[in-house]
Amino acid sequence: MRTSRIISAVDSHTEGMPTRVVTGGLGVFPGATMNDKRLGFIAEHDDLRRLLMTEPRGHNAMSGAILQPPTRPDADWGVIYIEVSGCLPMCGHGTIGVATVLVETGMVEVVEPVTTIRLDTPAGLVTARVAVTDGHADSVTIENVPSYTDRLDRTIEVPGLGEVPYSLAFGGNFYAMVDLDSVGLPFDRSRKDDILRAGLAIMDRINAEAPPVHPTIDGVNHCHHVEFIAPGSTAQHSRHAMAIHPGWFDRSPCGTGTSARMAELWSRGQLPLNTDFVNESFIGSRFVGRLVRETEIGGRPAVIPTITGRAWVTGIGQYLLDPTDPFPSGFEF
Ligand code: PYC
Repeated sequence: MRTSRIISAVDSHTEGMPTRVVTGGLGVFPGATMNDKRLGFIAEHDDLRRLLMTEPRGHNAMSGAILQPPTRPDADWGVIYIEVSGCLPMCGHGTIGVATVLVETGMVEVVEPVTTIRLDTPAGLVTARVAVTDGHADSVTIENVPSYTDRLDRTIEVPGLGEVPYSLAFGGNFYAMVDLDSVGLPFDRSRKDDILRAGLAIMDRINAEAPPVHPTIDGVNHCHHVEFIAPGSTAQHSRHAMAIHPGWFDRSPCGTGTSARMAELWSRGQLPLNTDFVNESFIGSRFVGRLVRETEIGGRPAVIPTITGRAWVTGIGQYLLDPTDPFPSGFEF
């Protein structure tokens, strides 16, 4: 066997969505903060992201996280998120996957019934509280970064769809929230191609006409997610289809999307603090969210969300790269 790389990873899924947690083989990336590391990684090492996320080692809805030493003294581990779309500043399902893997592999000191892990993410410090029984991670509650509403009740003209009403909020990434009814589509997986096409068209127009810009995190300046809210959703229990650039759906209920949605509902006065919000994914899996306190970010009113979900380890692997492999950074199909 010939290989120019040996990359160790523990694969997991969070409520249906994969997280390939890279535990070794890539070294430590330079950068004074985790966001500096993320930006440097995007500029210098995108081939590694593509190698691990795209075919033939991944697929078109693949997601992962690279463990790093933290850049701040109050964190246990650092994380660079990778997926087919690029490198997110924060990923909720990915963080639940990382915390589960850290506990189940013994890469943190495991304390029962709750193991607390502080993660240095590009979007800020995220605390994961893992409920542990007999060494097994039963569920994870993450306390996310400040989440806020960027705009409420706007419309945008989208070719093929007309005037689309939307709101936009940040929960670790930017999310446009659109009622599925308003684009004339049913909440039905047999119509997923149409829903995806509509989502991509909406994010295209938002990014062309009025891209959102995060007030404090460098390089967070676009909307690559459209959360299509299913009919019948309420401020306590919502179902959605999460369309993501460049063309896939989150299989999990999307932790950062759930945070953005809760921030939007809070701005409308519909979701008070310390109240459960159940969010269901397109495949019917669930996260339970809560807003735990008010804060501000860049002078804007914001809230701190928690998200609770479960993850399962699905494999342990070593990913190799033969020097004669004709696809040294994978390919998209
Ligand atoms: O869970 O935050 C999330 C997420 C973002 C993209 C896919 N999942």
